[in-house]
Amino acid sequence: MGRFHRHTDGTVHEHEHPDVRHDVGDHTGYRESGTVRVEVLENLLAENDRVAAANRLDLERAGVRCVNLMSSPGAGKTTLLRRTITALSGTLQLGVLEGDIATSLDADELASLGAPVSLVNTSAGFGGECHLDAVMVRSGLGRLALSDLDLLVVENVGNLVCPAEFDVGEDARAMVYAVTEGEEKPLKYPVMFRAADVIVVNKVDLLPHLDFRMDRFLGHLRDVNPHARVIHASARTGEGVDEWCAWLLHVHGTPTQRG
Ligand SMILES: Nc1nc2c(ncn2[C@@H]2O[C@H](COP(=O)(O)OP(=O)(O)OP(=O)(O)O)[C@@H](O)[C@H]2O)c(=O)[nH]1
Ligand SMILES: [Mg+2]
Repeated sequence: MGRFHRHTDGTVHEHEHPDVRHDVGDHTGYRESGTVRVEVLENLLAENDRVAAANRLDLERAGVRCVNLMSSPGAGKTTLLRRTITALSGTLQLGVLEGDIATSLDADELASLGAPVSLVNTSAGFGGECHLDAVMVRSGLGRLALSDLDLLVVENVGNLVCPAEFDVGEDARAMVYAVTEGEEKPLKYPVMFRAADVIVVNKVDLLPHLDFRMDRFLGHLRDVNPHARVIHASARTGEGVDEWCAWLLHVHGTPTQRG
């Protein structure tokens, strides 16, 4: 949630990290409403953190580890989860908390594979938000038998910015990034890239058809997040899915050869 910063004049606004070039733009438009904005944002984020802590405690008591899976719309979260459910079946019990603005399309698809799925539509009582927050996730947790699960993956609403600003009670954050999104996005939308523990660079099967230069993308990624693990994957062909599953098992605490 590090995107909002308060200045000495009381204003609060989006502000890039000091290790990234601060681009053009001024923030004077916030002067009139600065103090009010600070209060509203601080109250909102404090309430979210309070509920996220309660989610984390409930998950911990049930022995469930939780991964918050985020991406732009269509980067491949559900397709990757389809493969994940199949690959991990018989190893651990994976549950999914599916976040979408509307429809049960992804939830139905994943439930058809036998995984326990809890759907949260943000259009149903949550104002159609472009992300899941801790309160929304809490409502979805109430519909899962947590004691039957080992690992819960939260498929967040497809959006490249907002989901990364809200702690939902997860143990780790994963991001799916599709090579069709271009090389420069880590610089233009650094919030999620910075927040992620692992970044699945997906749709590599399409690389022969694109002018995407992987070395440039990785350079930009390292500029904003030098530490995230990177997994090259194709949820279509299955490339990289083993490595992704090994990372999930590592988060869960299951010993693996590749960890
Ligand atoms: N070529 C290719 N297509 C993929 C790959 N992964 C996903 N797709 C396709 O990309 C489209 C979107 O995939 P989804 O898995 O629905 O993406 P998502 O991130 O869950 O999308 P939202 O839930 O709407 O945010 C679908 O048509 C998938 O078949 C991949 O690795 N390669
Ligand atoms: Mg999806």
